[in-house]
Amino acid sequence: MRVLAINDISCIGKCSLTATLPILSACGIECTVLPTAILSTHTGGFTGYTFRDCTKDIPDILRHWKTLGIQFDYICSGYLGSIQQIEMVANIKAGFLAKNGKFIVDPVMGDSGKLYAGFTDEYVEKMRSLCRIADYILPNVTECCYLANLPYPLRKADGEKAVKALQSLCPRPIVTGIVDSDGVTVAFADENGDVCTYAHENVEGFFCGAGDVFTSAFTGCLARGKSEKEAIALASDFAAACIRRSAKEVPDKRFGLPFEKEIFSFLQKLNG
Ligand code: PXL
Repeated sequence: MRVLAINDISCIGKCSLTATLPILSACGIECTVLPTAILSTHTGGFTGYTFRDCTKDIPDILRHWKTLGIQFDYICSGYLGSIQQIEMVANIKAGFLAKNGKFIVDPVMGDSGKLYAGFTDEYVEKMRSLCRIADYILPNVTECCYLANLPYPLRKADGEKAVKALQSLCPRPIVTGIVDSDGVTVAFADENGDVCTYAHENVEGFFCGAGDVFTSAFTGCLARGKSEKEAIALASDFAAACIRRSAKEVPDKRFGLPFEKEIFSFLQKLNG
């Protein structure tokens, strides 16, 4: 079982590949990485960060991989630095996903109702085309509203409408972080297309990297043979435990979730 994670390396901040690689390894899953960009920190709340775009390196890396005959059981894409990289990821799916493999797209574009620095409406349109060829998409509320042209924010009562709207792009959308007075909800479509939810108590605040922890744990659980529903429950419980610990222990949330301290409990449930 081999997973390809296509995402950036933010050297500081424990998001994207610096979350995905340790979490998948802990799940017992081999994780190959394809860095889309290298940043000194992620872009959420830091200023003055460096950004090296890796677009030009990707074709040579793929050419080499072709000579090795590599195929991946799961391909999981996250932060992509440019429209050109979205096109590359679509080609990577076509050329490297094993028969019966699954393509998971986390359409990383924004948070708190806004697109991240450097993302445009044209990028959103191109991301829709990547979602159309995905088996699962995992937008947060902001990304869901951009992809489905819905007003931000969503409330729990809007979850069903949002999932149905996204089903025109991908049959299995999973919308994360729908905050309401009674908690935070993940809304998703099950194998019959019916909308389901999984909720937790909400912890006030903004927790950088929470989406990456969720997507990585979800992918790890699927790769370990869990059903979609089980994977969502395990990944949500893990992300929620990391968030509760962060609220108590991490003074500067830009530095990411303390997922290292919660990984053992997560694995006990995954392996149990
Ligand atoms: O966690 C999402 C993410 C990934 N990669 C980069 C980011 C962010 C969020 O800010 O800046 C570079």
